[in-house]
Amino acid sequence: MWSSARRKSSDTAVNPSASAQAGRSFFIADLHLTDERPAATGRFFRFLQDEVAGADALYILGDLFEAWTGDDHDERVAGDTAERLATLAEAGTRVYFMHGNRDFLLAERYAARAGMALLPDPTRIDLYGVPTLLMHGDTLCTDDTAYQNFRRRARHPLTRAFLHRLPRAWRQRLARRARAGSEAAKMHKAAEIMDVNADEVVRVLREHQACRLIHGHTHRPAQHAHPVDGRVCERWVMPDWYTRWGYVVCDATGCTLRMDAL
Ligand code: LP5
Ligand code: MN
Repeated sequence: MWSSARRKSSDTAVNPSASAQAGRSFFIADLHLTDERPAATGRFFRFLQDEVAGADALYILGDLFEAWTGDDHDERVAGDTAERLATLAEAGTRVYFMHGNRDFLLAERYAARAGMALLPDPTRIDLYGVPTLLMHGDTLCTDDTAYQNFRRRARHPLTRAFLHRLPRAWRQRLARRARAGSEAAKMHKAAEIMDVNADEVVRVLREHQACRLIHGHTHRPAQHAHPVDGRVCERWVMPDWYTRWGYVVCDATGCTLRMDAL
């Protein structure tokens, strides 16, 4: 059953025809695709075909993949995903990709193969007349200082240059160690620390002069309201695709969060 943060009469059709999708943009994040979880991959491909086809744009806001070790990534899901996204892009839907903390090594070579344009984090877009800020969401978690330090080191140009020169098997080993270290570290972190910092949300909205923010990363799908300088601004958080799946879809009348069980 669909759960939705905001329903409109036009949202009743679960699988609308492609032509009905013009004038809409879809937002997804945290799919964490890997050959080890084929149900999520299958659901993603059906989502592209049944719901996104014909839409104006698809924005992938990070963590599309479980752990991307470079554009020579050898999982089958990498090739299949590039093919599906390229088909969507060729049919006229613009496809955008913003890096997440799991796939920050995804580069131009793979993006070109998938027909995706890379977006910096954050990016402000004009979404049907509403200035909208797009982020992965990890930089909003400013209370998680251990992660922010790790992020700075991992994303440093010298680290990237070093990683790019390593053989694939070494990069895969490092990624496994980083994943294990991260899981161990998270066991000792309070849940609030791993959520966004509300002051940081207000700060970025103010800095980018936007009153709507769409992000993922926290795996806490919801619609939030944040007062900013006398206005009530919207924050939309997309779901992960572990045991459920979902997206945010926006048109000229506003945004809706939709989710279902996988
Ligand atoms: O990913 P998620 O959501 O479970 O947790 C994040 C933060 N963790 C991370 C680490 C990634 O999961 C690692 C995956 C990288 C894949 C590709 C990289 C390939 C090369 C890698 C080389 C660097 O982002 C987690 C946050 C959480 O979100 C919530 O916001 O808390 O942050 C951490 O747990 C970080 C720790 O606090 C500190 C660092 C521990 C890692 C130690 C690694 C040691 C080995 C390093 C090898 C280079
Ligand atoms: Mn993330």
